[in-house]
Amino acid sequence: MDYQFLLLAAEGGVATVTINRPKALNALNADLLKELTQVFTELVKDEGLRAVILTGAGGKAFVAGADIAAMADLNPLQARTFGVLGQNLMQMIETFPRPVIAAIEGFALGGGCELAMSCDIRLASESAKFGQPEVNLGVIPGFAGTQRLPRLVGKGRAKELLYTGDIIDAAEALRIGLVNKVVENGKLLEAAQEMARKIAKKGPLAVQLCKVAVNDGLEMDLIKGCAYEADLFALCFASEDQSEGMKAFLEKRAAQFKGA
Ligand code: DAK
Repeated sequence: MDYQFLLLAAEGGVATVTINRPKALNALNADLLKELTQVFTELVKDEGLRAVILTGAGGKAFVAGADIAAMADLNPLQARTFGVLGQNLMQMIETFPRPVIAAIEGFALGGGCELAMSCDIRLASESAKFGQPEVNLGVIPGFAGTQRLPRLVGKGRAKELLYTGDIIDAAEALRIGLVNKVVENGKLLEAAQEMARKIAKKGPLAVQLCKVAVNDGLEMDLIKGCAYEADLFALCFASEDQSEGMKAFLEKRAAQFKGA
């Protein structure tokens, strides 16, 4: 499949999706959102896939936001369609059966910050900058920023970022829990690949069920979440991976997981 705005590479069960529209700082227009939806639709069919890295080309931006030029003249119904396109993509990433790691260099603003927040883990280079500056444009975030940001960093900090449109650096993003780790400039992809390879060696089904348990469990109260976890834990015992993982430990050897 050929993409106009994406680069796709795969090695050792790790796919790297690079948003490649550097002249517009990788801003998300409808075609780009559709291509991202398409690439994740294709990737889900790859049985050997263990993790995905999502990054931006050009060094200056992960994604500088939704495409302002493309949004400027939308009527309300078109704006809703555009918003839902982005929201559906981000839900798809959030519930994608494999972990998705955002590798963020440069600007992750507006829709770019929202895209990063839909990923499981965020690694940032020292140069990364984050913000939800939509209020500068007279709109609110449209790709679930008002929903995912408070869930990640808490209500007060989210409101401050949303109301002021302030742009924060990687160190501040780390301090408030918006990113998992800050990596020296130039070492970002290496760090993302190292993490993806580490995850790729684990039981794929177990990793997938951890994702399901965290995502769905956070929408439940603790008692229901624990009961849900118990069911998912039991489900692991229907897998060859459980039997292999425990046998390998007892035989003091590395497990050979199949994802089944
Ligand atoms: N959209 C379109 N083009 C963009 C862009 C963007 N978000 N960001 C940058 N560009 C383009 C610039 O226009 C410029 O293009 P040319 O003039 O060269 O043709 C090129 O990228 C390089 O940018 P600059 O020349 O501005 O580069 P600087 O280093 O001077 O500045 C910057 C970098 C990131 C500080 C600046 O570009 C900037 O402020 N960009 C906009 C950041 C921003 O406001 N992002 C949030 C966008 S709003 C909704 C759905 C979604 C959303 C809202 C509602 N519904 C439908 C309900 C989401 C909204 C957003 O994401």
